[in-house]
Amino acid sequence: MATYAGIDFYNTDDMLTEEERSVRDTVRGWVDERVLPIIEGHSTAGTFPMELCKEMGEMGFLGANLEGYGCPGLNNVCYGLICQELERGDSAVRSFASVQGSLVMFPIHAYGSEDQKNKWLPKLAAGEAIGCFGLTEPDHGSDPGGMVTKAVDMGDHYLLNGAKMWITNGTLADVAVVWAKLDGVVRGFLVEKGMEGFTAPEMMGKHSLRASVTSELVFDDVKLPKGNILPGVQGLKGPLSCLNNARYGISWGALGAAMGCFDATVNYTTTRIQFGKPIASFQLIQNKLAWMLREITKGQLLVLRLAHLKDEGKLIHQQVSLAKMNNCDIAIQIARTARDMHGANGILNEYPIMRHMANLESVITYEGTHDIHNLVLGRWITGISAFE
Ligand code: TGC
Ligand code: FAD
Repeated sequence: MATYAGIDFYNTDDMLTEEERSVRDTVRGWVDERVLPIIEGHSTAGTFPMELCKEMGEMGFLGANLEGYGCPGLNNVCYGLICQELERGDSAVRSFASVQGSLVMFPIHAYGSEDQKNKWLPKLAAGEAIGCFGLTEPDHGSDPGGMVTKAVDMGDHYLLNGAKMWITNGTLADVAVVWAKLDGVVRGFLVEKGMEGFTAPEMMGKHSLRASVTSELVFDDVKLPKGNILPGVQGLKGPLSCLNNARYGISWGALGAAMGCFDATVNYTTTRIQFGKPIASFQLIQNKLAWMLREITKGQLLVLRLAHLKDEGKLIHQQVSLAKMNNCDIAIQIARTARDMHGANGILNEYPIMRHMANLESVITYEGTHDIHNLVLGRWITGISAFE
């Protein structure tokens, strides 16, 4: 049973089906029971709670919105609610599920051969195999089209050379979906753990998303069988279409972090006494709480509408950009304000605030920075690309 009641100021629960509410409550209870008691320890140690991988698979959190091949086949409202609840636990846990489901299972499901789907999807859905997504390079982050990682057709195999950086789950992964240029065109390849010339050292020293494993991927003359190319897509729209899915999940997830911060702040300010009364009785504090509620409520309406558009097949990627940038922005502002409202206690790991605040610095940066999404919208409004 979940101990967290959620925030539902505009009765959005009434807009959810019984199944959607039930999925949300199941994840919520699981996060209370399995994530919150251990996550501060992992965040401090800089480790990912590996014991949760198979559990997440068993619970249907991995590739939740995909059909067949052992995938749960839930709708996008359910997928969003899963992300929201996981991220109330920690962005690292939601990141794990996002990468596995939207960035690894989705491209295999959408663009893979039958052999690739049968080999990987059931194991990835069950959490028995782990995947990662290699797009970003040391010199190509916001501009992935400039990538220099390259595959060469050698007749009976491809030869892969290059490096990726900032790759979530990289060191843990059994399979990496790697984007590289073949004859100058971006293609997706499945690189498997243990292949000669492939290494995935963990990147150390992060102050953010500490409970997530982030890695480099290094390809030094990796011989890839011909069957390891994703046959169904060519060009930058391949990786960008995966990002669409993951950004959708992040729009919900960031709200979860914001909701966690809001809940902690209501509890704290109604019990913390200064000047002889709870600090929640001061107008400046109430103003901030009202602002948090306002932004969370607007964010909830945004993602619910987005979910319905996605389920109806009407979603355009610019709508996802707007939701990702808005909800990450309000979440990080809420976390920073919550930190202030906790006073000195706000820096302690006894409260979830500073962990969420630091995590959100990654969340607002990855999957397209705030300003990249601004420019995506600018291009949609004006028809003029700021990238060219
Ligand atoms: P551009 O000319 O705009 O697009 C090239 C082709 O792609 C199509 N397209 C999209 N398709 C689907 N979804 C989208 N969101 C799409 N955006 C564009 C576009 O129509 C075109 O198709 P076609 O058929 O004409 O070829 O490309 P550009 O080079 O101008 O770049 C645009 C820009 C800057 C928006 C894009 O490069 C971008 O999004 N940059 C941000 C990079 C990024 O988000 N990287 C994320 C790496 S993965 C990650 O961070 C995982 S974190 C995971 C975790 O831990 O949770
Ligand atoms: P840059 O592109 O160098 O940007 C630096 C600054 O310049 C930003 O403020 C940006 O907004 C601004 N800027 C860039 N271009 C423009 C422009 N045209 N106009 C105005 N401003 C601009 N990548 C993966 O492929 N897979 C992963 O699993 C993954 N996981 C990640 C996990 C973590 C914890 C982090 C932090 C990152 C991860 N990333 C991953 C990488 C992430 O997607 C990139 O960091 C992100 O896309 C930004 O690229 P960059 O860091 O190179 O910043």
